[in-house]
Amino acid sequence: MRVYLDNNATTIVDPHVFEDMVPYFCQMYGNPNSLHQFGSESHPALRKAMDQLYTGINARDEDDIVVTSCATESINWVIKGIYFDKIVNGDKNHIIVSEVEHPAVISACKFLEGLGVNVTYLPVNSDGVVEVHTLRDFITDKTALVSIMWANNETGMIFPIEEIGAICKEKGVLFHTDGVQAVGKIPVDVQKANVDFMSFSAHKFHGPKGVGGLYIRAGLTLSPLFHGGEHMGGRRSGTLNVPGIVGMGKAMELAVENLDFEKNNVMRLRNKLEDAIELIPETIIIGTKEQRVPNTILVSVKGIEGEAMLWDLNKNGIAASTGSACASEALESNPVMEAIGAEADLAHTALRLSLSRFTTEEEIDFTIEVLKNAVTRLRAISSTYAYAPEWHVSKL
Ligand code: C6P
Repeated sequence: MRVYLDNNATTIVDPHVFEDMVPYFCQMYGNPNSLHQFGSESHPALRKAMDQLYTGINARDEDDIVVTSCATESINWVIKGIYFDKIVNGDKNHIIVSEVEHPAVISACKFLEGLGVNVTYLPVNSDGVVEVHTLRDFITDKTALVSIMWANNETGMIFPIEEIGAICKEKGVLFHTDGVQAVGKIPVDVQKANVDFMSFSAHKFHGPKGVGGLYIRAGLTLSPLFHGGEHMGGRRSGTLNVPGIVGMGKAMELAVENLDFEKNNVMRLRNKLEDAIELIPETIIIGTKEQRVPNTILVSVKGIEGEAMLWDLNKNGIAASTGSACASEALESNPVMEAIGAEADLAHTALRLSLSRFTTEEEIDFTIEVLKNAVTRLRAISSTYAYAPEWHVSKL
């Protein structure tokens, strides 16, 4: 049996999404900016896709959703665009992010630090979530942007986005949220959350890879990252990825239709797996079930390096991860576990299991059996298990 439990890294393309994309590869392949019929015949599908995106996140007609190549691009665009608009050409010099943001946010901020920008990395509590009052304390009249994720990709913990949005609005500071792990898993309403910018990526909600988006509240300027033609109203140049946009629109529509399924069925299977893991001695799951997106578990299995566990699971056909896919080749300890205060050897024992609406009960039952056996076997041959430290975080 092959079981895919790495859905926070990427998801299977929903067959209905794929079906809608197919005609735009070999039949209606014209450049939508061309004036001939080959160009214009994709326009209705593009309009429909944009409507699906607007509806999916509750954007208003006057707001903008700009299609990009992925969330990494959207994130870099916001952070560097704000740098040009508010720091180079303005009087601000400060950005606030949480210390558990995705590397796309952290690396872009480190880059700006090299250019003289002050960046505050907000600490998180032992559940891996920022406490809202800390944000209030750090905002100054020099703050250009607050960027805090909607849900964390490793723990699945949901951040208090509405409260953060309200504080940013009250203080007159722009607010970007990385919505990558929230879209398609929980309701995402950019109006309710007072979001100014939101990044998302289609392949995290059963759409294709290579296409994402940036929501921009009406009236906000943002210097482009890509200069060129007048695509996307001049905000993001480059020939439109028609099949990708059509696929992302359909994927968004289906994701919203399936939110109840996520909340009930995906969560039920996730909880079944989680309950079984909790019965294995000396395992710690990060963050409360109630405050997590329905599909994610991040667990520390005492005495077992995450990579050893992955290898064992993989041998049995099960795909999981030790955390972010983009950091998994580095064999470093899990940075979110470190941020919540776990000692280094504990942060090496992270295992992330992430389900989707395509995960079946049979797959979860199989995973439970394999996981239990793997823990027994790996602990029996581990030279460090007997001496491994108890779970302890310094920030409780
Ligand atoms: N996280 C993970 O395994 P891209 O690669 O550009 O489509 O998405 C980047 C990204 C941004 N923000 C968050 C919260 C994310 O989870 C990701 C992608 C994957 O956790 C791959 S590193």
